[in-house]
Amino acid sequence: MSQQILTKLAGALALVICLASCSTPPPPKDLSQDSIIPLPESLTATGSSYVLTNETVIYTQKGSTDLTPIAKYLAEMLNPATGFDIKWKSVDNAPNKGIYLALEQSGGAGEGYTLDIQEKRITIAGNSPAGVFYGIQTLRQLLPAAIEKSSVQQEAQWLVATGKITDKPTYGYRGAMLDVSRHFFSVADVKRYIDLIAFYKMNRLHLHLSDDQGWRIEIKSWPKLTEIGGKSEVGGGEGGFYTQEQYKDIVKYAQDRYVTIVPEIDMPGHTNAALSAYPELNCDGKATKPYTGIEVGFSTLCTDKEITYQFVDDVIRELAGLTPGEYIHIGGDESHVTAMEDYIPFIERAQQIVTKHGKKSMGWDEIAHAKLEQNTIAQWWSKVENAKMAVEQGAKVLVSPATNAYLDMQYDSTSHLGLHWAGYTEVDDAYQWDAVEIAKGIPAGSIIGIEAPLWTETVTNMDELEYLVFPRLPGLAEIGWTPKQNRNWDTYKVRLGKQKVRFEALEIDYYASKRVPWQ
Ligand code: TNX
Repeated sequence: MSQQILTKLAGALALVICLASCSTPPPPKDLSQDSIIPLPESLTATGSSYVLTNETVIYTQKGSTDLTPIAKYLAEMLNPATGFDIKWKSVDNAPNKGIYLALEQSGGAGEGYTLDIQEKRITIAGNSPAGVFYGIQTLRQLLPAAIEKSSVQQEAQWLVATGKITDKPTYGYRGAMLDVSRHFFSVADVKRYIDLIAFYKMNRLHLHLSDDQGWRIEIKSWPKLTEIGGKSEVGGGEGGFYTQEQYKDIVKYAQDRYVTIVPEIDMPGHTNAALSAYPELNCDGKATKPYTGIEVGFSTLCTDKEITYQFVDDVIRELAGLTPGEYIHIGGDESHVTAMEDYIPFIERAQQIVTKHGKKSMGWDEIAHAKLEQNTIAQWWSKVENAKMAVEQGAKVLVSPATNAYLDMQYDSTSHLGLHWAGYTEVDDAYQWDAVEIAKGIPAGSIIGIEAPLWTETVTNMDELEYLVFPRLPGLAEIGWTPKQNRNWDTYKVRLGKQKVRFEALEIDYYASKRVPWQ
């Protein structure tokens, strides 16, 4: 073909493309009608749309190397369902089209962001890379739900309503906990859980790595913990454990999604798996039998044997070496067969060991009976008096009351999974509370945030996990993110009802509570 013909063809093609897109303005969309959870601080709709196309480029501000992996993450989020091949590159100045990721000039450690959607350009400016990541999570919720699918979708147009969102979280600690001891969950399962919590802007995953029923993390200096202690679980299943390499992989995957892993080794109670692997940790020197039931409070490390502290030291040392996060959770709950005069010095020594290995301690609220170190966090789950005792010692509190924040509580008496020792927790009960209000007598300044634990006595796989976690988790995420005065069940339930299409696109097996107007 001659050069002339080629030029003519190119011109004609450009005209056709322009007729299709240049002349027809994108259909208007109303940002104020979109469902965003957690609810952003402020939102202004400008009544038009941005259209995502194969020509869209993700630009990152030059010099902000932290933004490159986020741009890649965004492209990998957008490409599968759209079938586009969206690329990313760094630029010196803000472009006039495409998606621009930047750090606010003021810069800072905060997790806030602004999301400015105009017809030609979307700008996500974070106070920090985490803020940019959260701006992206908001953008996901503004795109058609089909964006979440892993195969190419025939969506008419990938529109985003125009307008401006300014947003930041109330609490720095917005957590979920997963018990991988009662039933083991694979690395892939944990990664999916990380993706799901990060979608709702949660930033901590507390992994309950040991309990009576199973020990789930490889400890090289005490190999039988996993060789023996890892082989059981509730109901007699095969159990399992994470090798140190697998654990590091989980930590990295979480880090890439701005989630910090908080590992827990529960002690001195909830230790049957360790006691079954190493007879010397028992006061009578005899190994216990593996345990597959769901009772609590019957096991204890022998607190007056020196070998116990060697064990704790080795475990914490290895775990601290694998964990970049600042906290190691030492458990401390329900040690019913440890005398208080043994429990107190044990918790004090365990804290010292954590400090020695460069970390700070977290523990369930009972640890407040011991003398707490300056930086220790007490996790209030049961007795508010314990949380108060912690605060009187100058410690801070993580709020996760079993009555409202426990994802393993049944919704109602017809729930086929879960427990109900703390009562039933319908979707509205899980939403309608506030950390400061519920923690009576605890000053707001002593609260670092909230956490939603999922204990897995009755939960054996991801479908079951999702049934208990959804749709309560988005509400708990909103309690951690959105200030109390902006939260309201009547408007929240409408937003939640609109998330149905997203749950479906993400293949989440949610509980379709009758209290939510599903759309
Ligand atoms: C109490 S919550 C426990 C766990 C159980 C849970 C079941 C806490 C600190 N201890 O050992 O799994 O109840 O809901």
